[in-house]
Amino acid sequence: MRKLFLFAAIVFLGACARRHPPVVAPQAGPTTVKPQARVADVLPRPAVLEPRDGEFVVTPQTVIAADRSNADVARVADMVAQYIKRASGLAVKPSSGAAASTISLSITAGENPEAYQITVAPDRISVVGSGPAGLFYGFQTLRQLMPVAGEYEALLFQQPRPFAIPAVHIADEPRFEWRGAMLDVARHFFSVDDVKRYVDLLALHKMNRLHLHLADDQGWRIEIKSRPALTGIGAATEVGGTPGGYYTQQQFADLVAYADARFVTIVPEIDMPGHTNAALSAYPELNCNGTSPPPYTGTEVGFSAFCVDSDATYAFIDDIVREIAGLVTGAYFHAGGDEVKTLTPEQYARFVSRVQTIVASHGKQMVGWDEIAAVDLLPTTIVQHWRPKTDMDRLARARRLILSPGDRAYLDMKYDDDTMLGLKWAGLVPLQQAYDWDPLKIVPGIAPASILGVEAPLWSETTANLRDVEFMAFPRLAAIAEVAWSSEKAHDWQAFRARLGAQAPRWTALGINFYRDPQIDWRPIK
Ligand code: TNX
Repeated sequence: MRKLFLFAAIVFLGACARRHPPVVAPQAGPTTVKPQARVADVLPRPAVLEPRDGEFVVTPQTVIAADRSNADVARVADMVAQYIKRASGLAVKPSSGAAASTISLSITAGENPEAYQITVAPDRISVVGSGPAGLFYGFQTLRQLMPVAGEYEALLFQQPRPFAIPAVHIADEPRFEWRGAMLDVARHFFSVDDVKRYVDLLALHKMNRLHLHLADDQGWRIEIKSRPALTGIGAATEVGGTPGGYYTQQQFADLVAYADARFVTIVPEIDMPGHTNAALSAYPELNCNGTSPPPYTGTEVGFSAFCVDSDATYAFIDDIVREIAGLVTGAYFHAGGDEVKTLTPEQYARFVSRVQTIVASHGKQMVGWDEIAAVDLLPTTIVQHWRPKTDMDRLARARRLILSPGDRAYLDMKYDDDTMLGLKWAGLVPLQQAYDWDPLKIVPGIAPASILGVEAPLWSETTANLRDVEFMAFPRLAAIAEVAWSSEKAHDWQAFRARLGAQAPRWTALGINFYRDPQIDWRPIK
């Protein structure tokens, strides 16, 4: 009888095991992956970071406690679960209450919606955002405390492996509201997928603006339904004469939504009145002599300009701004305004005044390169500083300023004389130079409250594909991200060097083609 019972029990258990495949290594034990991350390596450096004793082990029993009725919380909860799955093969479950091993994600409205706090204790991780963006940034930090295997999409686990996250308390918020990058998709065109990847890499670094330079002499890159020739002849080529390309409005709207989901605001730029050969080649009426020039595939600047005294030009600009304003969710429209060599200062000033009114009439705030500081600007207009040697007294009067000094923040400047890609009109920009500056000290006398933040432009005269872009952007983009996010107190070149070297395994896992700067001791991937 007892034997029969035992036999039945074994058969029953066997059947259960077939229905529920046995979980391998359910406990934290010798197979647990030890923390690979050191809490001190989080980049950009958090405002407060206190290492604590012990660690949290993610096991098959771990649950994610998150209010799934809040879409922002649910989205981050899914990201955390997906990351853990990739990092370890473990499928952590959602839960309404707490368990013995809980990752809790929540939003508690606070003063700065980009702020967040993380506490990692042996039985519980809690990530609290002061708004949806803050919770998302909390995840970007937590991600850096988990195994880099989570960055691979295709990694297959033969058996799930618990892993440990070091105990720590972090309280963090950004120094500046504008933490941007710019990509020039006009000189060389980049696909929607390329731009989405750039968005992903920005989000990892808690950057929140992607300014797209959508038109220049060499190409027009966005569909305008009322002006179809722009993406006919205007988009056909790029620098060097290779085929160009453009985004349809649907693709662009999709890109905007993708970026929004990662708290990156797309800032569209149509550069004018100069840098306009592509538009001039498509529409003869924009030229004062009524004749279109041929498409241009060289890299000279300053030769083209709209006919600024003609009403046809403003009717054209109104169409462009209206259609693009309808596609973006952000508050900004960048109208360029740089390097016009063929107009008088009076013509230029009249043009900028009129364009900023058009931009405002479509509900957007105008951004312009620092040449526009010579003009009487609306209080909402934003000036983007780029020329290292410019009229600083004029800039000091700007009510809203973004800092992109060419000799610090330009990602298309060469690292050193041997860099194969890039330009050097603003000099060489070695990594330390991109890191070691204070945005509040660039323009003497400006009110600190006028400074919105920092942006790192990457002009694409010499970068023909995303591999080239990544080589010029990394590691300097990480330096700019820290300048924009971390407090002045946290700024320390030696500490940054160490933190940066620790990113190599993650960047390798992500497949980033980064420049192995010899000043950095890059940690090997294991
Ligand atoms: C200057 S920066 C330009 C661009 C070039 C860039 C190359 C700015 C507002 N204008 O047209 O692509 O230098 O670094």
